[in-house]
Amino acid sequence: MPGPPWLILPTYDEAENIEQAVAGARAALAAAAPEGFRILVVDDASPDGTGVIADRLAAAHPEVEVLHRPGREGLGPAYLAGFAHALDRDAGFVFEMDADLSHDPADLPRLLDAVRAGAGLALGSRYARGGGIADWGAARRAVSRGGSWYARRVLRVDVRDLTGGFKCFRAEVLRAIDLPTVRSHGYAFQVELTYRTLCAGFPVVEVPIVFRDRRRGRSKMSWRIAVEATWLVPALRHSARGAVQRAGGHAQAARPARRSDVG
Ligand SMILES: Nc1nc2c(ncn2[C@@H]2O[C@H](COP(=O)(O)OP(=O)(O)O)[C@@H](O)[C@H]2O)c(=O)[nH]1
Ligand SMILES: [Mg+2]
Repeated sequence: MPGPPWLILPTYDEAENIEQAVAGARAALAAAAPEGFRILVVDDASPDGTGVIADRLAAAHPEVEVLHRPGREGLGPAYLAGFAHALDRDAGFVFEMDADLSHDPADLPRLLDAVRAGAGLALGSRYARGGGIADWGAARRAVSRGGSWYARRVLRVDVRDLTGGFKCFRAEVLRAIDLPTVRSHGYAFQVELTYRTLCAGFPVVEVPIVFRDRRRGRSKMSWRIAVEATWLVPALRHSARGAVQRAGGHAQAARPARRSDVG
């Protein structure tokens, strides 16, 4: 029997969203994993008091806990700290989800189903058939689509949504892809983890999701983070294979991912 699913929720100034995100995730995971699940909020000392709210949620709900980090380091390092914490405690599956409600917690069970059915990684995909983006303007759509297209061409993989951050990993995958050598912080972090998963030979499945813009609070992503992706992605082609080999896996030619259009 694999260990329980762990949901990692990175937060930086999400005081207006964290309660609803945790409530939605608790309801969805209670249905999908009645045998037990954990929710780990990873807060980088948010100035707006998100960490205090998260502590209150943890006190009220035994399945919720908080990892407090001393300062803001970026999304990638927050996830890596959360992954290490969950893997040390025998997680069987590990989710990534934004805490701003752009990702609908009600989609968590479909991601988990895809991994339980054999995927190494299930990607919540805006660009798979049936997926979408509810309310972005044309400029942001073009940047996101262009970023996914660019990464897909450079890395030569058949994954439509490479930059998305709504994911479920089989824990074995995170152990096989040498997480301590992951250096990217923002969108490139998402590309890097998916590419390493493919290089290690695990099937990646895209599950259609609809992404909604946040209603409250501000985005933490910047042009600097987007630009990071344009120069890091070509370097991934070389670094990812070495990383997977060092971790004891067998780097494979990244082959087309199987996609799921199962709604
Ligand atoms: N712990 C932590 N969380 C972060 C950091 N930067 C962003 N996040 C969280 O990562 C998620 C996605 O960030 P967001 O600003 O919504 O990015 P966007 O959706 O691409 O605009 C949200 O839950 C943020 O609060 C960070 O430096 N540290
Ligand atoms: Mg967001």
